[in-house]
Amino acid sequence: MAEKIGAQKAVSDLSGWDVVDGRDAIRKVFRFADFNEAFGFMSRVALKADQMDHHPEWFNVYNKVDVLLSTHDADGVTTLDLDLARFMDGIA
Ligand code: HBI
Repeated sequence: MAEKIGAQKAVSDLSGWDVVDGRDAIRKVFRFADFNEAFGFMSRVALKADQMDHHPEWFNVYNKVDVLLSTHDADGVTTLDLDLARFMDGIA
């Protein structure tokens, strides 16, 4: 099991991510030029997430991808969420 670090610590190590109210989770809204770019981002993240066996909760409308990260098995934010958030920031 990955180390549980909590949302507050995670957002302090990241940029543009916020703590979610009422749940140990982090959130960021990514905005792209259009749907093609947004879905390209989601496709790359999906492949990475499946490799990691660690999956985002997300919602897409056109050029916007609203992402929530938390580790369900740990009921909170772990180093897996930090790693996946950094991957997303790196390709966005
Ligand atoms: N994704 N975000 C997240 N959190 C989990 O705990 C998790 C996951 N993807 C797969 C997964 N756990 C597996 O280990 C099984 O629990 C399905």
